[in-house]
This record gives sequence, structure tokens and C-alpha cells, in this order.
Amino acid sequence: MDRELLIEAVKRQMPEKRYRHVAGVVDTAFVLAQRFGGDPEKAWLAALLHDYAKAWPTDRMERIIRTEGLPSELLDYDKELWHAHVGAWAVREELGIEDEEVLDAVRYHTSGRENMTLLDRIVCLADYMEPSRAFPGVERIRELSEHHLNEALVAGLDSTIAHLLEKGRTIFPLTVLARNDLLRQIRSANGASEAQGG
Ligand code: DGI
Ligand code: FE
Ligand code: FE
Repeated sequence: MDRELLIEAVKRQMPEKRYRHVAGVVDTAFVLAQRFGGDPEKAWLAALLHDYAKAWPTDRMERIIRTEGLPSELLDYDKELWHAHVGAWAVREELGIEDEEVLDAVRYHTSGRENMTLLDRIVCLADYMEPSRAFPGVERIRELSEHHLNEALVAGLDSTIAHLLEKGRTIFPLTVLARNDLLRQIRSANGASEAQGG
């Protein structure tokens, strides 16, 4: 499917305001991919598709999770998490997207996961910091993203976790695993540069 058709297909799934967010994530992911050595084409595509199912009715997402073999534990957690997994399923079904790296980046854009690929990290971070995002701490995330992909992403996950704690909500295990894993990676990268005298 060519780019224009994909854009039209995405626009049909959501109100105009949500599409403006998606367009912001597309631009931001493209810049991050160039900055951190990612594949700009895949970043473009994964960002365009990341919120494909965001505006779908909850009952439709729930039915798909139940009938299409998506992780049923999602149903025990916040509905806000569902659109990522349902979106990955939907863009394969409806748009014929077969690239597993792109599908994973869509699937894990909300929670993150352990061993996030470069593409996962780019899309997840772009989602946090695209220009229309405004929440306490977003400026710090943008600053960190100038040089430090993992640090910026941890700051994003921290802000989500803090928000969930504040609201007394449950935390999806993958979000915690993603944060711990990124912290370990940051630590071992710092340790390595210290060992080199850096
Ligand atoms: O779809 P977006 O609004 O662009 O952003 P997103 O896909 O990151 O969704 C964020 C929402 O998900 C936000 O309201 C927090 C909510 N959420 C609920 N439970 C969890 C969670 N996010 C994470 N990362 N982990 C959770 O356990
Ligand atoms: Fe999302
Ligand atoms: Fe988003």
C-alpha cells in the first residue's frame, strides 16, 4: 500500500485531533531514527500506525482480544493498554502489514517491554514527546532525547508510573520490566565508559 493510502486508512480510524498527535509522532520518530541510527522508513510506518486502534470502541477491542488470541491478561489491566496490541493485530489484518519489527513497535508502544528494539524505543519515546504533548516533565524528556535515548525513555516511563501511582491504578508488568531493563542498560553502558576512562 502506498503512503497516501496508508495515511488515509489511519485517518479513517480516529478523530482529527488524534490524527494530529499521530502526525507529531511520525515527525518526531523520523528525527529520532536519524539521530540514533534507526531505520527512518520503519520509524515513519510504525509511528503512523501506532495508535491505529486508539479510538476504537472498548467492546470491539475486548472482542478482538478474546477471539484473536491476544494476551488475555490485558483484560485484567487498564483499557488504555489494549489499543496497542489490538492495533498491531488490526494493521496486519486490515492493511496487510507483515513487518514483525513494525508490528512489535506498535504492540509495545504503550507499555514497552524487556529488550526493546531500537524501533520500539524510538516509537515509544516519540509518543511521549511529540510537539503537542504537554505534561509535567515533558521538557526534561525532550532535553534528554537530544543525546540519550534510553535515559529519555526511562524519564517517560517514570512519568507514566508516577501518574499511575498517583491515581491509585494498577501498573502493567511490562511497563516495570521495560524500565528495569533500560536502567540496567544505562548502568552497564556507563560502567563500560568509566572502565575506558570516559
Ligand atoms: O495512546 P496515547 O495516548 O498516545 O499514549 P499511550 O499509548 O502511551 O497510552 C498512554 C495511556 O496508557 C496513559 O493514559 C497511561 C495508560 N496506562 C494505563 N496503564 C498503564 C498505562 N501505561 C503504561 N505504560 N503502563 C500501564 O500499566
Ligand atoms: Fe497509544
Ligand atoms: Fe500515541
